[in-house]
Amino acid sequence: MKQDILLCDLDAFYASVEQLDNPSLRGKPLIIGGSPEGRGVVSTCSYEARKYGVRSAMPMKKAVELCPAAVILPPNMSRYKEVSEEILRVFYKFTPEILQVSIDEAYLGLPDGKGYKTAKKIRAVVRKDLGLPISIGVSVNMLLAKIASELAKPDDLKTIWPEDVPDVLWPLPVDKLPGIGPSTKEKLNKHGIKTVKELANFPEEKLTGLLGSNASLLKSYAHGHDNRKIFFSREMKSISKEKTFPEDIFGRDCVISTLSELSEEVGYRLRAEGMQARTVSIKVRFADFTTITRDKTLPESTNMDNEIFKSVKELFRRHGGKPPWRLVGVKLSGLECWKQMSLLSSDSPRNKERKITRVKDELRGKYGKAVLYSASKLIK
Ligand code: TTP
Ligand code: MG
Repeated sequence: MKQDILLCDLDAFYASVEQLDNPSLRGKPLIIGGSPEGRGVVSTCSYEARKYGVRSAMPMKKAVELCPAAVILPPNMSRYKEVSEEILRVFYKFTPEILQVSIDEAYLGLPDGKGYKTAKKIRAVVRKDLGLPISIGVSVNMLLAKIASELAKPDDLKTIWPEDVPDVLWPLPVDKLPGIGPSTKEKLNKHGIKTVKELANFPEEKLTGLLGSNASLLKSYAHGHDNRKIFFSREMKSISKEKTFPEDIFGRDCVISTLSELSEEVGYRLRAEGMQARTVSIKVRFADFTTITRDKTLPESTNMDNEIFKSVKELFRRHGGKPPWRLVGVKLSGLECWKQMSLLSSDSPRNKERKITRVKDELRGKYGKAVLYSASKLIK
């Protein structure tokens, strides 16, 4: 079946999230990575820092030499994972066919002819709802979608249709193709093959002599062909939220109250997706960074805050260990579509709770989450 394929990739992902959370960092050179004093390397940097030659995987020491004015921050992985989930949720609004390939990158499958328009909408929603720049490549296969996304960077949209291959793909250096690393590139360059066009036109037998069994695959890539089948995952795998305490916490009640807030947060997101969950997990990190995760599979799926929190509390009582605590998190998995029951059909306690939850969600939708936390505390 013919399909359009999108490759969506956030720009300078970790740095963009930091700039989103701290507006004073916007427009400035920002480097995320290990300490320049030690042997730290750059995870990523803002495009403002890239102008100075800073790149991912470069020793931090060298990065600071290139761009002494840059602000340096350590990575905050739990925050990036959370944003990554939010991005995936946006994608799932547009298609059920998603293959996430890294924290900020996913292939999306769309009906033939719908790719470009959808990509435009996705970019607008990611920008408006999440405040993040994203580049998208659109084509008919993974290879061309990926290359299009690279050409789109930063913060744009680019298509490469099969008829564009001679104009767009062929002038590129050969190592733009997947499977051509530095040593293959060097071999090809030595034989006068510098561009994708030169590879496309190189006789296949000669190429096999050079590269062995890889030759025919690389040659088909050079023509823009790619037969890889994409194994899309058709569902959101999990919804999670965690919180690192500003300082290590000794009070059990304070942790329980945070877990209650986190349960409400993931419960709200779950309902907003029209989903319910079968498995509830907690994550607990102690002051010495030891981390545990424990989960509980429920007898029946739920999307009710009180039921989620009940399991979370039980897991924490049983496995939460001793203070001081540094971080706690709640995760819902085993997600399935919400089998909505009629709200009016019964006056069971569960149904009453459902009605309250619906009102809470409406309030939250209107006034934001602050009002809900205070409301939930009044109910308790
Ligand atoms: P990338 O998508 O490769 O890079 P990026 O999003 O920072 O920049 P762009 O896509 O605009 O070129 O990787 C996503 C994140 O993964 C990145 O923000 C940080 C992390 N990462 C590392 O920690 N080390 C690395 O070497 C790379 C390449 C990425
Ligand atoms: Mg990226």
